[in-house]
Amino acid sequence: MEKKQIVHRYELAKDLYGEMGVDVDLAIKKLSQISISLHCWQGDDVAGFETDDAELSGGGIQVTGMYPGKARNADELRSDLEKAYSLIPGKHRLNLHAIYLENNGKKVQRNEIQPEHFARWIDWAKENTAGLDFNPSFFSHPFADDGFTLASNNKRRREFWIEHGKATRKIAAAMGKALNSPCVNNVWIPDGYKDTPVDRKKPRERLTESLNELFKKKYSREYLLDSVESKLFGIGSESYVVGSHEFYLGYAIKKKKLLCLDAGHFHPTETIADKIPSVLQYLDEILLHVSRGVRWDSDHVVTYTDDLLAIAQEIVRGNYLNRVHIGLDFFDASINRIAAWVIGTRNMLKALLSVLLEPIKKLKKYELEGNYTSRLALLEEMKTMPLGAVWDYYCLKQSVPVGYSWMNEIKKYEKTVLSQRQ
Ligand code: RNT
Ligand code: ZN
Repeated sequence: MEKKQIVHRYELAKDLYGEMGVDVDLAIKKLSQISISLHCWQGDDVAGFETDDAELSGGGIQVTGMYPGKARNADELRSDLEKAYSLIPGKHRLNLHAIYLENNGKKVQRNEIQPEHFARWIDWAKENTAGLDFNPSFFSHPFADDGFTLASNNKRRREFWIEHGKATRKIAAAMGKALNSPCVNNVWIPDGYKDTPVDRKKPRERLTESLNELFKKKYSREYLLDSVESKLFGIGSESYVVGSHEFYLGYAIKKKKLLCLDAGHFHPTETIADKIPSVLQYLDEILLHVSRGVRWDSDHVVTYTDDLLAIAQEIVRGNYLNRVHIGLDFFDASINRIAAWVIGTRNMLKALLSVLLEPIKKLKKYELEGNYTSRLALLEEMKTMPLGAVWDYYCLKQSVPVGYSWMNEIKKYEKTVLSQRQ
């Protein structure tokens, strides 16, 4: 499509939305202010750079696929991320895991990691991102080989993981300070049992104690936001997960932490959208791991589904954009990994745009009046409004490829860069 056509289609769309009472330019402006946190681990199948041959193990999560060209070191991952960011409109964040440290090939124990091991990421992030987020890594480690970390009944292991958690908070705070934007540090642990336990209480008591110790040191919320992520089950923890939803909801409320809602961490037909305006009655801020489970917590690339729209609706309609940190969490190794980032992030943004383009005042008025017929009729009409024309114009304005043409860039990069990585 030519530039002229894109602008022309946009003008027509603007008129149509205008007739519905929607301010399209305002919607676009709001969208440009939203930063999504891209998860680094889509780029290398959650392997990290602790050793040359690092790979994901344990933790009840799995990556499947052998698509060639995955990033083998931090420089390659940064280069891949730059490519991804260049195809996504707006300025976005990067979400790093502790295993993505850099120490000139020398091994550092997880309880000894320091801000300096992320110095290159921080420098790079200043140029290329809207900020950094962070995560302790409680998996792919000999001390997690029995499926327990912070809730372990082995004191030495528990202490090791508490120290790891403390080290990540120090690093996250340094990131937040350096980038002048609070860094969300999200604690997720895999702890749980494959088969039915007889004591569901003790591990949770140990987890509470461990968390209290891990979070003891105070940091300014200007730099660091602590978050906790619940889960229903994992591979090898099908019957019992210590850090359940109720556990962390209670903990987050009591200790004023952020709660992380991962779209794949609930019963397969349960969705997270309606949880957003519920938990935000009691929590200041939350983190989302927007993901797509297929039959289970499979971490598929986020597509433009009703589930995704429902999440976007709750964030935008509730006016929660400043209280919801939007992160992504999927890892597919069966397709081009950079395309996976681009598809998922563009979908998240497109879903947000679709809600920013709602005649929300009118819809809310109908609802209050009990005029449910008009509410339903208008909602259904909105579904076929020319969202694509506005989206394309937004991409044009943000100097990123319009429509499917971004795939040309992926193909070029695959040919010139990814195919050289053998
Ligand atoms: C696992 C959690 C967790 C991880 C990342 C790698 O089920 O969703 O967020 O995916 O930390
Ligand atoms: Zn997650």
